Amino acid sequence: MGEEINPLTPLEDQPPNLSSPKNSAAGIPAVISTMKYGFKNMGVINSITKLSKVNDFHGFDCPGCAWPDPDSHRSFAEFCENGAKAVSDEATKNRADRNFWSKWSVSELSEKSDHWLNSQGRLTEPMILNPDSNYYEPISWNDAFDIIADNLVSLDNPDEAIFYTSGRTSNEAAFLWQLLARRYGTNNLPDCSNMCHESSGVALNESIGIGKGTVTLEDFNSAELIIVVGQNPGTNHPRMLTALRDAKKKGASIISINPLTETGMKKFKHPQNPIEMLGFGSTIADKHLKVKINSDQALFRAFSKSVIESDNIDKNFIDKYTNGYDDYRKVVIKSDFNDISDITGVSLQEILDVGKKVSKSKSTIVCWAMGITQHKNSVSTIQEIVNFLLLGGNIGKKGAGVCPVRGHSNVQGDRTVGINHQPSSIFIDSLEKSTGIRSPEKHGFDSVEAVKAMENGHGKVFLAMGGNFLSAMSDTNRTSSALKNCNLTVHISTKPNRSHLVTGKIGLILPCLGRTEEDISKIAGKQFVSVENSMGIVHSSTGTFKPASDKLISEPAIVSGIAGALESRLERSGLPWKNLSDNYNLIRELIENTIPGFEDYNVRIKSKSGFYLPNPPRDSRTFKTKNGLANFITSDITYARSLDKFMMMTIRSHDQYNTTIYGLDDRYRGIKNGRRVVLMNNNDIINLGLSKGSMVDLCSEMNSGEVVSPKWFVVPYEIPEGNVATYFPESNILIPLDSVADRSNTPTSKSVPISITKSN
Ligand SMILES: Nc1nc2c(c(=O)[nH]1)N[C@H]1C(S)=C(S)[C@@H](COP(=O)(O)OP(=O)(O)OC[C@H]3O[C@@H](n4cnc5c(=O)[nH]c(N)nc54)[C@H](O)[C@@H]3O)O[C@H]1N2
Ligand SMILES: Nc1nc2c(c(=O)[nH]1)N[C@H]1C(S)=C(S)[C@@H](COP(=O)(O)OP(=O)(O)OC[C@H]3O[C@@H](n4cnc5c(=O)[nH]c(N)nc54)[C@H](O)[C@@H]3O)O[C@H]1N2
Ligand SMILES: [Mo]
Repeated sequence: MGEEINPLTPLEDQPPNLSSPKNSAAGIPAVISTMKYGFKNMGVINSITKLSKVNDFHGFDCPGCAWPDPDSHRSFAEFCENGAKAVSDEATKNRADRNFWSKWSVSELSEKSDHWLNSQGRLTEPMILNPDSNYYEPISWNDAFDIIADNLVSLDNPDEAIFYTSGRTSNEAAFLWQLLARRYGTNNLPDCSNMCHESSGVALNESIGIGKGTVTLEDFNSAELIIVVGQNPGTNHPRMLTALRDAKKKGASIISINPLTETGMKKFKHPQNPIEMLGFGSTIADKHLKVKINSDQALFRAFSKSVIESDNIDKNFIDKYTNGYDDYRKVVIKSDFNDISDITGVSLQEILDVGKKVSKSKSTIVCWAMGITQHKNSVSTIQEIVNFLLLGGNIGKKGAGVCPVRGHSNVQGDRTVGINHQPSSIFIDSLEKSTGIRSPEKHGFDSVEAVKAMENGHGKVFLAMGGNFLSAMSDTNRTSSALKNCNLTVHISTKPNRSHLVTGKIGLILPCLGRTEEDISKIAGKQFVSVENSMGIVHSSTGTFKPASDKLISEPAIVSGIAGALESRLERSGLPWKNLSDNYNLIRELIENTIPGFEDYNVRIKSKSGFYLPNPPRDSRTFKTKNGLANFITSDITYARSLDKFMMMTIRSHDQYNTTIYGLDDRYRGIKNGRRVVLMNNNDIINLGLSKGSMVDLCSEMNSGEVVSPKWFVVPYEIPEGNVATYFPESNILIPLDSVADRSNTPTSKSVPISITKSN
C-alpha cells in the first residue's frame, strides 16, 4: 500500500478541562446530555419519537447494555442516557457512503480520532479495499460473498479461518454464524466475551455449574445486602441505579468496592422523577470501600473470615448442597485481617466493621463487572466471591445470589446459542441431530489465541460479526500486525471504526441493518430477532426505524449470503441458508431443537416480557458441576503489585461505548474535552515532580521490549497511591498480549504495570 496506516488513536494536543467529580448521577444533566446528543444526530422531532421506542414491548431491545427490564412493565421510564446515546448513534442522519470513502484514503482516515471516525455516520453499502490500494471502493453483495467464499475454500485447513463475534448480535444471527463456522469446519469462534466476562463463566461453571448469574430483578427487592464490586453502573448500566434505589427503599444496604468513588454509587436522581430531579437525589451506597486495584480476592476472604468467626454460616445449606467447606474453612481461619488490610489499603477497623455487617445479612447479592474479571487472578477472585456467598446459603434463595453484570446487550445470548470456541460434546451432538452439521471436536481459538494464530500465519481469513477487534483487543501493535498478516479481513459493521483501516491483503466492509431498523423479508414480512439479557430472560426485539440505506441487509442475510456462496464451492448439499434468513422462525426452530430451554421458542417469544431460560442453581439449588454440588474452591491469595511501577486500570469514560467514542467528556469524573488522561493520586504526582496537566509518557514492559505511549495529561484524582487509570482503547497498546487471566485467558486490562515519566 505504500502509505503508513496508524493503528492507534492519534495524540491530543490540548489538555482537558477539569472540574470536581459530580456528587449525583443522572438528573437534569443526563437529560440535557441525552437531548444534545440526540438532536445533533437525529434532529429534534426524530429524537423524541425515536427515543420513546426504546425497550417498548413492541419495539427493539435497547442496544445500550444487558441490564433487564422489570418483568411487569417496560416503559419510557426504563430509558436511560446510555441507551439513548446508543440509539441516536445508530439512528444518526450522517452517512459514511461511497463519497466518503472516495474522499479519504485509508492512511488519512487512520490519522483521524475514533470519535471522528464514528461521527461520520452509518455505512451504506459493501466496500472493498483491494491489494495495493489506499481507497475503499464499492462492491456488490454477490461479489463480496464470492470473494469470501473463494478465500475460504483456498485455505489448506478450515482452522485457518477465524469467525469473531461482538455481543450486539441477535440470537438468530449468532446461531447462523456459529453454524457457518462449524459447517465450514472450525470452532474458531473467538468473541468479545473472551475480553469481558469469560472469567465469570469459567469460575461460575466450576463453582456452581452454570456460567451465568443466579438472580432476577425481583431479587433486588428482597435483598438485605447488595455488594457492587468492580463496576461503574452510573455510566455503564444506568438502569441498574433504579434497581439499587428501589432495593434501598425496601430496606437493603448497599456496599460499593472500587478504587474510585464512582458518582453513580453516591447519589442518583431518577430522570423520570421530577421530585428527585430537583431535589438531592437518593443515596445509593451506604458504605464505600476504596480498595487498591486487584485486592478484591483478599477482601472477600476477610468477609468470609468474619462470617465464619461470627458463626453466621448456613450449616444446613453447606451440608446438603456443597463440597469443600472444611478445607476452605481451615485456610480462611488462618488468614490475617492485618495482612488483608495491607493488601487492600482498607483500614483494619473498616474491614472489621463491614465484616460484621456482611455477616449479619441473611440474603446477599454480589454484583460485579470488569473491575473483577480483567486481572490475572480473576477466576480465583470470583470463586472467592462465590465461597463467601455459599457460607450464607446465598444461592437459590430469594434476594440472594451472584450477579455478573453483562456488557453488550446480547453477549450472554450469543454464548447460549453456540458462539463458543470450546463447544461441549453435548452441544456438538445436539447440533448434529438438529442440523445435520457435525462440528469438529477440536477446540478453536479465543481472542488472544486468534491474534497469535494470525501473527504466525496460522490464521489467514478473519471475519468479524460486529465489533472493533483491532481496538478492543490488548496489545494494539501485535493485533495490528496480526490482522495485516491475513489474506482477507471482513467486518460486518454499522459504523466506521479503526478495524476497517488495518486490514489483510483484501479488506471488506459489509454494512448491516442495526437493531433499531425495520427488517423486512419478502417471504416472512416484518421480522424480529431475540436477545437474552443479563438475567437469562429471552425476549424479542423488532426494529422500527427506516434503514439507513436501501442497500443494507440484515446480519442473518449476510451470513446466509456467505454460506450460500461457500456451499456452491464445497459441492456438498448443505442447509437451506436462504430460507433460514428469509424466515427467522426457522432459525428459532433450529435453536429450539439444539439448545435446552428454548421449548416452544416461536410461541413463547411472543409473550411481552419474554421467557426465562432454566437456571438450575436459582430454580432448584441443582448444581450441574462434576460432583453435583456447589464447590468451595480454595485458592491462595494473590494480587497484582509491582514495587517500582504503577498499577494501571483501563476504564470507560461516560461518553463512550467500548471503542465507539460518542464524545470527549467524562461528566461524572469532571473531565471534559479530552481522553488522553491519566488519573493519579496527588502524592504520586508530587513525588514524580509533576503537576495537574503535566504531559507524561506511559511505558510498559512487553515481551518484545518496552513500549512507550507518549503524551498523556496528568489528572489529579482520588485514587489509591500507586494506582492509576486511563481510558481504553487508547491505552490498549500498553497491555501485553501474554498478560492474561489464569484459565479464562482474558487480557488483564485492569492491572497493567507501567512506569510514568515526564514527556520531553
Ligand atoms: N455507556 C456505556 N455502557 C456500557 C459500556 C460502555 O462502554 N459504555 N460497555 C458495556 C460493556 S461491553 C461492559 S463489559 C460493561 C462494563 O461495565 P464496567 O465494568 O462498569 O466498566 P469499566 O469502565 O471497565 O469499569 C470498571 C469499574 O471497575 C473499577 N475497577 C477497576 N479495577 C478494579 C479492581 O481491581 N477492583 C475493584 N473493586 N474495582 C476495580 C473501576 O474503577 C471502574 O469503576 O458496560 C457495558 N455498558
Ligand atoms: N483495555 C481494555 N480493553 C477492553 C476492555 C476494557 O475494559 N479495557 N473491555 C473489553 C470488553 S468488556 C469488550 S465487550 C470488548 C468490546 O469489543 P467489541 O465488541 O469488538 O467492540 P465494540 O467497540 O463494542 O464494537 C463497536 C463496533 O461494532 C459495530 N456495531 C455496532 N452495532 C452493530 C450491530 O448491530 N451489528 C454489527 N454487525 N455491528 C455493529 C460498529 O461498527 C462499531 O464500530 O472490548 C474489550 N476491550
Ligand atoms: Mo464487555
